[in-house]
Amino acid sequence: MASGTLYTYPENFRAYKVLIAAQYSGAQIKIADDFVFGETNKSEAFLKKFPLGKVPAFETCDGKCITESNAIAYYVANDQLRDSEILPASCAWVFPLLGIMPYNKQNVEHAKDDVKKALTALNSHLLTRTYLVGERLTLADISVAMTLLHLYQYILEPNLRKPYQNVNRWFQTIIYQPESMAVIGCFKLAEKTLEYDPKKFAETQGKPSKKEKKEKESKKESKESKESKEAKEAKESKKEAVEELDPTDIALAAEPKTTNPFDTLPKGSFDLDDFKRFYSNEDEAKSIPYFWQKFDPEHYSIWLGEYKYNNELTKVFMSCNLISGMYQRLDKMRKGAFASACLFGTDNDSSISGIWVWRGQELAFTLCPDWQVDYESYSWTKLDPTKEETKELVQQYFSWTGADKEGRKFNQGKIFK
Ligand SMILES: N[C@@H](CCC(=O)N[C@@H](CS)C(=O)NCC(=O)O)C(=O)O
Repeated sequence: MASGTLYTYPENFRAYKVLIAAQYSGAQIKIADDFVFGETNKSEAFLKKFPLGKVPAFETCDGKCITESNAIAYYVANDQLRDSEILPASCAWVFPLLGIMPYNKQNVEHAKDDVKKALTALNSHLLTRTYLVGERLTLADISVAMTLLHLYQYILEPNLRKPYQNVNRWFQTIIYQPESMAVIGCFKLAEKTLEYDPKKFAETQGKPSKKEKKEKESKKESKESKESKEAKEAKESKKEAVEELDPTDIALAAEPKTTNPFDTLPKGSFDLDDFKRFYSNEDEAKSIPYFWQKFDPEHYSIWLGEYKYNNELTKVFMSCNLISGMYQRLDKMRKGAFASACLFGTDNDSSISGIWVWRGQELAFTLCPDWQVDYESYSWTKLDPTKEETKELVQQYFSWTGADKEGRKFNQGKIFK
């Protein structure tokens, strides 16, 4: 397993590729805590190891020096992630708005077109796929998602991202994985596109370089006060780097934000984990009566979720990916929910529906923004647990039998637990 030291400045999306890949592979990465961008990477010692003077840069425990974020990410990845990589859309739209590149209307308009083309292509690629390559998350997903991070963060407000529903769904799948959240925290999609502010660029440009600053300061200030100011700055930038980049700190800092919404609802008497264990280990002839014996209707509810776009379903395996993708995106919901979703029918003639049980009486997806990616593609009916029809539906979906309303026979089922 790879291990070593990563040199980077805080919030570097290129370094995120490396850090997220490492979350998956278990690679042991230490972030150089005394790194100061513009200084460390220009020092003689650094240039000796990394002649281009660019970051991220990675020094392995056995002394190999690697540059290029994609190469480092590949190096720290494991076999599952090393499938392929797709080069991303340009960030030329974002940087002028952040004030780190001059604003040139023509260039930005051009970049907008490029981004639209890239997103359109990506959107059709993802129409029938959960991930970019194959059926599991790979480095390609991490890499492309991180390159789109700023677009989703600063530019793609709801109207702008609306045409790219498949990309949106995929992007959210990637960024809400625990491994991604451990690095970037709880990501928020743009609510409003960042507006161009000419002052921002002037400020970043007007800021003297470290060398100019030194020269100016030596003229204006006494040596003593300059030294104390620099020491303070160095300390602060070091503090910032340590505070923002240590992966353990980031993971810990992300924790309070990930409090489970079900924790706010009373637990009741139904021990869902116990039922899940029973269901996994026992035959349905035992587990379904057990469910009814333990179910607490006051604190839990039962719902039928029916996919609204069955006529768009094609290959059975793709529809199954749709169900697994939804389950993955709802990872945190497992704590207070159980479901059995079934695919009925065959290729080009199928339907998806499922029986869901969760804590609380309301539609659970409304409790948390992370849970709202897929649920609107389903119609939700709350079932009365005292009714015979409900008992029949629970029996059918928990035991994976029967047919849908159109008579398509049960084909495959997936359990959310
Ligand atoms: N293709 C490289 C780009 C690295 C890069 O340009 N890094 C910038 C910071 S975002 C840098 O270190 N610039 C310092 C310099 O050019 O002197 C990668 O993906 O790692």
